[in-house]
Amino acid sequence: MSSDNAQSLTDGFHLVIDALKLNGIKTLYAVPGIPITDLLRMSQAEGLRVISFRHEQHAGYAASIAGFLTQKPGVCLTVSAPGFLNGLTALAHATTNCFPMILISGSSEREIVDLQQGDYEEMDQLAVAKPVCKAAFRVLHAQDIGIGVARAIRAACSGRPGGVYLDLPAKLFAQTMDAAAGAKSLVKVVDPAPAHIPAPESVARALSLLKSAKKPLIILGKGAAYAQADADIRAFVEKSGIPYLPMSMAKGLLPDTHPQSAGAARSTVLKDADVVMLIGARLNWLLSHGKGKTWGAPGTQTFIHVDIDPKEMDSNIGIAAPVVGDIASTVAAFLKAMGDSWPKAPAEWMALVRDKVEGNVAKMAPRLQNNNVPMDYHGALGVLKRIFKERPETILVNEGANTLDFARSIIDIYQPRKRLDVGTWGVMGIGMGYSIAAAIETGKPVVAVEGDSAFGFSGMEIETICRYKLPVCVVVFNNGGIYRGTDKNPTGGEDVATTVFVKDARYDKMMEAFGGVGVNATSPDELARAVNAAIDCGKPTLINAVIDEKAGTESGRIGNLNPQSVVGKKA
Ligand code: ADP
Ligand code: TPW
Ligand code: MG
Repeated sequence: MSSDNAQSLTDGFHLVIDALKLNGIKTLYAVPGIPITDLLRMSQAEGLRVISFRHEQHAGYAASIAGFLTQKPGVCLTVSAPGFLNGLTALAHATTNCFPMILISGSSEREIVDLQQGDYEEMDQLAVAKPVCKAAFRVLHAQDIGIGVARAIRAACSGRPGGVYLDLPAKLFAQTMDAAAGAKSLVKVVDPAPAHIPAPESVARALSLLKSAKKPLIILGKGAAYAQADADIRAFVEKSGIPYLPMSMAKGLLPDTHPQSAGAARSTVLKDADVVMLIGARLNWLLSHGKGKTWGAPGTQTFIHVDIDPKEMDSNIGIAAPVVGDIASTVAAFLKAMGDSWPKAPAEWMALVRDKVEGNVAKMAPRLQNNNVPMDYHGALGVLKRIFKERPETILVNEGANTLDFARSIIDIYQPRKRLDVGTWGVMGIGMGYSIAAAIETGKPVVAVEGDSAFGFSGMEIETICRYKLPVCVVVFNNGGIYRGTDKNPTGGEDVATTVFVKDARYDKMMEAFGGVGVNATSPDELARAVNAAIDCGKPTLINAVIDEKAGTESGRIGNLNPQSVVGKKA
C-alpha cells in the first residue's frame, strides 16, 4: 500500500494502481496524456510494467490479445475523448472475439460534460462505450475504486469473456482518503471465472449422439484455445478417434500434422459429416452459419454445441445437443463419462478423411518448394512453414487478405495459442499490437506475417517494438497493394487505382530508422536466412519480402462476399 506516511493518506492514483496489482495485473498498455500521465508514471514507480504506444488502438489490441493469452483481463489506458475513441475499436474487438479486456479511460468533469458546457475533451464516454462492450462502469469516489476495478475484472473474465469499459474522471485521481481505509476498500476478486459445470444430462445426450454417428466431426474454435484445457482436449479428440477441424486460432491445440487433423480436407468434412461437435466455435460467417452450400443437405447433419454462453445455442440453426458449460469442465466431464471402453469413430470415415488430407498435402508440396523470383505466396510461405516446423514455440501473428488466407492454410502450428490473427471481424490493424503483447506476455519469439496493406494500419508501432527491444520479426508481404499491385484507375486518370501503393516500397528502411534490423528479401533463400537470423538474435527486424504483384486474388478467399453491381463493371 503506497501512502503519504506523514498524513497516512492515499489518493485515487494509488488506489487504482493498488487495486490492479492486488488482482495480479502486471502490465498496462497505454498512451499518456491528461489525465493519466501521472497515473502511468506512478504505475511504473510501483512496479507495474507500462508499455507506452504510439496510438491507442494498438495499445488496445495488445491488451485484448494479452487477455486471450493469459485468461486475465488485458488492461489498456487512454486519455479522454479522442484517446478513448481510438481505444474503443479494440474494446469492441475484444468483445466480439470473447477476449477479456479492460479499457480504462480518463474523462472530463461530469458536471460540465452532462450540461454540455464544452469541457476539455468533453464526451459522455460511458454512454458511447456501452453498446460495444460487455459492461461499463464509472467510479466517482476514491472509496469505490476497489469495487469498480473488481467489477470490471469479474465482468471481463466470467462467463463469455469480453471487453469492459472503466471510466475514471480526472477529479477522482486527486481525491484523497485515509490510507488504512483505502487499503480496506480494495477487493481481491476471488475466482474471477467460476467454473460452469455442464448438466450431466446434457453431457450424456451429447455423447450418445456422438456415439451413434457414422461420420462425426469435431470443430475446435478459439474458445477452446482460450480455455487452456490443452491436455484434456487432445485426450478427448484422440480417445474419440474423430477427425477434427481447427478454426484459425485453434490451430496448434493439437499439432496440425496430427493424423486426425482434417484441416486439409475442410470442404469434405463440412459437407459429409453426419454429426458435428462444436467446441468453443460459433456458427457465424466463418462457418457459413451452419447451412448452405458449404454444408450437407438440410436435415442430414446434427449438431452438438459446447459453449459457455447459453444464448449461443440455436443462434443459426437448431442444436440437437446443447452443452452449456466451460470447456475445461465440459471436456473433463466427457472424458470421465466415456470411460475406458469408448468405441473409436468408424475407421472407414477417418481413413477417407486421411486420404483426402494426404492427397491435398501432396498436391500442395511442390508449389511450396518453388524458388520463383519475384516470390509468390507459396514460395515465400513454404520457407516460413519450414521455419515454424523447426521452431514450434514461435508465435505467428498474421493479417492481410491473400497473406492471411495462404499463411493460415500453409503454415502448420504445433502448440496451442501460437497463431494469433484477425479474428471474428477479419480486422486489419492487429499486427503490431498483437506482436508486442505476445512477446511481452509469453517471452517467446514472434514472427508477424503481414500484408503490406495490413502492416500499414499499425506500422508506426515498430518504434515501440524497437524501444522495448522485443524479439519481433515482421515479414511484410509486399505485393504493392491491397490484394494485388496491378489494378488500374478505371478512368485512366492521373490518380492510381484505390487498391495500389507506391511501387517498390522499402518497408525495411522504416525499421532501420528506429535502430532495428531491416532486410530486403527478393528470393525464398534470402527470406529464410533473414527470418532465421532474426529469431536467433532476437533483435527487432523487418523483412520486406518482395511478392509478385500479380500473385494475389481480390479479397483472398472471401471474394464471394463482395457485393456485385447489377449495372455491371466498366470494361
Ligand atoms: P472461432 O472464431 O475460432 O470459430 P468464436 O470466437 O466464434 O471461435 O467462438 C468462441 C466461443 O467460445 C464463443 O462462443 C465463447 O462464448 C466461447 N468460449 C470462450 N471461452 C470459453 C470457455 N472457457 N468455455 C466455453 N466456451 C467458451
Ligand atoms: C480495419 C478491408 C481486408 S484485407 C485488406 C483490407 C484493407 C488488405 C489486404 O491487402 P494486404 O494483403 O494486407 O496487402 P494481400 O496479401 O492480399 O495483398 N479496414 C479494416 N479491416 C479490414 N478488413 C479492411 C479495412 C481489408
Ligand atoms: Mg498486399
